[in-house]
Amino acid sequence: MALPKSMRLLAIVTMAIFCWLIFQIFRAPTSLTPPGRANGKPEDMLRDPNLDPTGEPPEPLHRVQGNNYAPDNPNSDRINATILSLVRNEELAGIIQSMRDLERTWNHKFNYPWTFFNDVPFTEEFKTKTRTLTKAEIRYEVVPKEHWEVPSWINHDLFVESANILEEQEVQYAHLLSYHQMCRWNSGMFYRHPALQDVQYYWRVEPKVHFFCDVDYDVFRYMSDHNKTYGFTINLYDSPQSISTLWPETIKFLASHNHHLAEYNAMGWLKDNERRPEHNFKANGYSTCHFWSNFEIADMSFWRGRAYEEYFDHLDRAGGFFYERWGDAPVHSIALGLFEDRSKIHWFRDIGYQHVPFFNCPNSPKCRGCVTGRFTDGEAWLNKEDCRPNWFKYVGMD
Ligand SMILES: Nc1nc2c(ncn2[C@@H]2O[C@H](COP(=O)(O)OP(=O)(O)OP(=O)(O)O)[C@@H](O)[C@H]2O)c(=O)[nH]1
Ligand SMILES: *[C@@H]1O[C@H](CO)[C@@H](O)[C@H](O)[C@H]1NC(C)=O
Ligand SMILES: *[C@@H]1O[C@H](CO)[C@@H](O)[C@H](O)[C@H]1NC(C)=O
Ligand SMILES: [Mg+2]
Repeated sequence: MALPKSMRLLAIVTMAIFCWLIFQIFRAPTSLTPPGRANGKPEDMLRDPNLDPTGEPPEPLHRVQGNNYAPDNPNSDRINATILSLVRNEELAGIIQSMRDLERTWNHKFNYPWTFFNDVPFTEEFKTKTRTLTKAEIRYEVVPKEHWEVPSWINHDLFVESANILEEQEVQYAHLLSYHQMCRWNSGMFYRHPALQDVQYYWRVEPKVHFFCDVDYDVFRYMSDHNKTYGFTINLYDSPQSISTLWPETIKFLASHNHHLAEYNAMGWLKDNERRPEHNFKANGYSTCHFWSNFEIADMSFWRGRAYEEYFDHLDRAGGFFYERWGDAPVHSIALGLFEDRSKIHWFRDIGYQHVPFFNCPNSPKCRGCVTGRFTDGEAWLNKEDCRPNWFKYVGMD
């Protein structure tokens, strides 16, 4: 008995779907294996986690309800925190750009104060233009001379000679004394400023950075409620030539201070020599992985604590802020990796961010203006500067 025409058609379609499914199942494994360095992405991170749908971190989260975060509310839900920025008068246009982005995506809701720092007084133009960009309070602070000037034990001739050597090794800004001063101030001085005495948390912002995603909870409360010390967005390799003796000095420090080591530290991440062995080799035992510190949301109690104070003093005496070009990023990162419990370090995967040439761009309907999962818009080789896979490997994604 012949099947009706419609039944035959159904059988054919079913057969076709079955074959297509079989084909898909057998094809799947090969499509999961990236062909070497496709897109220049690191081989060991099969899939950038920024491609996965990203929501908010876990509750408790504090949100705007009524006027609880109004700028003029004396009993607001704001905690002891400020947005802060070290910036030059000449960078006014750049800081306006950064402020606009952060106000639009986050701070117009929460109205945390801004604190600007400068080694010289801010101009009236700087003050009037920045004041128009926020309803929150703004403070303009000059860095005390004794926090900025080159320490007495640094020899100027030796600085110049060392800078010549660094320059031969293509270390950027080797001769720019103010760059060294800035790195030292950001490492061990900013939290000592009298204007921050009663402040516990800060969000560091630089000129010309971008924020892409709406953030609808109080990030400072998040840090406090979840016992976090430090939040980052991007994890990078450093130029090993700029920090040749930073790790050896750290080992020397630990010889007499290993009681400061945290029980659940991130030593494995700091010492990794598998992913970029030549970096570890040139930096004498340090992977050079660091939290990119032009973005940081952190609790200053850690910098103000015994461990960091003694560590910074040791490094400062050793002279590497001037004779090499130690950055605040590797200095902060090593200290956190050694002296802080790794569970207290948080990846703010939901905060879309760019400082040229790198991005953190999550997959979320709250983001606009960046390409999801794109790590850099520079040349393809810049993708290998991405050190996040190592953080995820040794610590995780929280
Ligand atoms: N007031 C002041 N701010 C400085 C000085 N040097 C650097 N800064 C600030 O310190 C931060 C870092 O300096 P940048 O020049 O951006 O350094 P960088 O991010 O390593 O380099 P770029 O890739 O050029 O951005 C920025 O917020 C600068 O505005 C200085 O001499 N005086
Ligand atoms: C704010 O933080 C500072 C520094 O940690 C602390 O001394 C001060 O008591 C705090 N103030 C409030 C109101 O929590
Ligand atoms: C927060 O950290 C402190 C100090 O390490 C610890 O004693 C406390 O139990 C932690 N609290 C929570 C809620 O995790
Ligand atoms: Mg910068």
